[in-house]
Amino acid sequence: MEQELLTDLYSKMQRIRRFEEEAARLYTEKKIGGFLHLYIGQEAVAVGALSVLKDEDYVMTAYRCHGHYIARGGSTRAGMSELLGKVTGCAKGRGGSMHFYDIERRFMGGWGIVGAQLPVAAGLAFAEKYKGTDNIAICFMGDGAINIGSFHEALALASLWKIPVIFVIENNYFAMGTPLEKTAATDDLSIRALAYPMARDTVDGHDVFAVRACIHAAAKRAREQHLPTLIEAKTYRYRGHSMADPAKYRSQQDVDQWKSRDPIKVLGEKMDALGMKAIREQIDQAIEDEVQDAVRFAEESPFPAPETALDYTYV
Ligand SMILES: Cc1ncc(C[n+]2csc(CCOP(=O)(O)OP(=O)(O)O)c2C)c(N)n1
Repeated sequence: MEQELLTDLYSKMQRIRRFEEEAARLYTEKKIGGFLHLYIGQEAVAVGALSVLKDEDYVMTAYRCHGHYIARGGSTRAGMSELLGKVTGCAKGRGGSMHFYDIERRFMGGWGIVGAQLPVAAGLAFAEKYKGTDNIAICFMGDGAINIGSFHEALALASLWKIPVIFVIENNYFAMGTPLEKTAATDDLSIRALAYPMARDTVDGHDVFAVRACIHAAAKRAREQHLPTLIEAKTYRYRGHSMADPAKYRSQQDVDQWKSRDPIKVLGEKMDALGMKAIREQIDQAIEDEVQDAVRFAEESPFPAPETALDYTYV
């Protein structure tokens, strides 16, 4: 396997992990207001998926959005500043944790309303098809989104109008404190695709290479045939729903079992076994420096000026 690819995937996952560990620390120091939903444990999904897309493709996700933003190439300085509500943030300090944006990278958020991103992603992909490009959209969501109306509306139209969009359910087995087994009669979530219908796939969301292969096939289908795909990535969040959640509703044994095949640990061990230990350690150090720099930059940046409170609003 190419060293360059391993290095790239490992760096991105480690960058997300360390960014969020520092965000958790800043949250406990009360430097971050509102909610903070961490993606820790799920990194291989966003990193694997976005590693096979083009810069011109659109990316959307829910409020657990820091990982997708960083995997898309978003700056850690602008991300950390957004968490602290600073004017240097990727949404100019107005979005916060749940509403990261990076228009230049076609990263269209960061959506707090469960399922709200799906019809918008379908619309963006439809526009690309209409304009005659081969650009596509990818739309991530949690397992909690699959029972909401906009999920069905978006998938029904994506199939009917042959929209080049990939829907990815990141099944981390919980919607806040509610386990999946209480909301779905099956543990095969991609089966929902049959109703519309559209192509479907299920992938191990802890295996970054499996995610890449699965998204690559769906992207090809979207670009060449303008067909949507529904994918379920089975994954796990190690932390609670948000920083406010002690996650008492599940056993430590379950958490430990998922952690034992942590995607970053597994990839790091693979690099070491291939004689890339020195490179991996250099990456770890470079990321540590980058994240500390991002924290410093965010802390030193100003808050938006009060007189700009109404800027960028529609009403
Ligand atoms: C329409 C709507 N209903 C309820 C909520 C409250 N809510 C916030 S997060 C959440 C759970 C969503 O879980 P899931 O989609 O599995 O995503 P995860 O947190 O696991 O990433 C709920 C119900 C909301 N934000 N939007």
